Amino acid sequence: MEFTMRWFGTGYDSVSLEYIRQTPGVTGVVTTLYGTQPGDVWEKDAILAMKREVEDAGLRVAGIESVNIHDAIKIGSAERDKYIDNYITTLERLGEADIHMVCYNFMAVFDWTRSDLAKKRADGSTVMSYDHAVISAIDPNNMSETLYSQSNGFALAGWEPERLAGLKELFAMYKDTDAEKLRENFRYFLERIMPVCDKYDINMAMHPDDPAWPVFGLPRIATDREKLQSILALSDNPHHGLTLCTGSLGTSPANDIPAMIHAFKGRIHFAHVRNLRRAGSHDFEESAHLSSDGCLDMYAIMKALYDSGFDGPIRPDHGRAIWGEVAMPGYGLYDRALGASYLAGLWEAITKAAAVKAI
Ligand code: DNO
Repeated sequence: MEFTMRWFGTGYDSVSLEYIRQTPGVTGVVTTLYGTQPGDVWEKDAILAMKREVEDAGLRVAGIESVNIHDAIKIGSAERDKYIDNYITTLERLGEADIHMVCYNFMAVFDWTRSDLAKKRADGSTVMSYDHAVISAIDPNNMSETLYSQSNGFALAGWEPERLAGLKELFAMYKDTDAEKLRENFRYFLERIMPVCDKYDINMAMHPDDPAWPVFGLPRIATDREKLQSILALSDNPHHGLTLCTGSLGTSPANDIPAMIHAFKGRIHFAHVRNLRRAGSHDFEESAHLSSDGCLDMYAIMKALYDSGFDGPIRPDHGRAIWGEVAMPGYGLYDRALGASYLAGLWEAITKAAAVKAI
């Protein structure tokens, strides 16, 4: 288990590597090459320069979040092999740079979805939130604009303006892709990339759908235990695994996250641990990491990770905007640092209690 933070790179992130390093217990970052588009081959020099910058700051690149998948791969169009070849070249170059974990998602059109990026709470902080009635009333063509008007001027991960400029075409492309087809295209992708993952020992950590239900009528294949089980069954290769994202899975009260952690033992390659408050069956707002601030039992989640032998990178996830910080929504330093310390505290207590019990 390695405590990490997500870092968006110089020029993209308001948080410096120096500040991340000063966060107790955090020894690594997960990052990406912002400025690249899904489908691009990552330049060797750019990978090495990013790695050097992180290491010069006294940290480690614990993995990539994300190498995004081109839509041609998700819909299985004629161009998919070209883009899978590009993806493989990027994986080879990451492997050669001694980077061994890649987070990605197989969501249709949109990465995470929220209706509000700065909802004010009673404590004066702001959080990202999701109101299903609001989302259902939005024309998806205006989604990108709605989010960018609240982004504090920062790029939003997974919401590449270049890609979303052609949103009408994107929706048209996905018209014939139902959940079954999406899963089948996923199988094809895995079959092609697993040999390179074997060669370079790269763990692929598929991120679940956020939120855990369909949005804008698009297919969803990673929302609950059963669906994730069938995704894992697409390839028995242990390099094919999951990002356990408690905030995404936790949007659905039906998801018993500690039980899922045990069920997916050995196949969880990365953990995003955060909390949220659900309101009704399809509405929620994010919260501070503490169990008492949201509806997830963070102790039970950390204990399940410990008991199942999880040993990959873990990171605090979205935080509130607090203490006047202006940052990318969800990714300020302050509340994530509080989250990291809290999670590290739980981990220490769990580890020590287990040692006492073992005597
Ligand atoms: C949102 C993140 C996602 C995640 C991708 C993985 O804050 O959790 O954007 O990084 O879905 O590819």
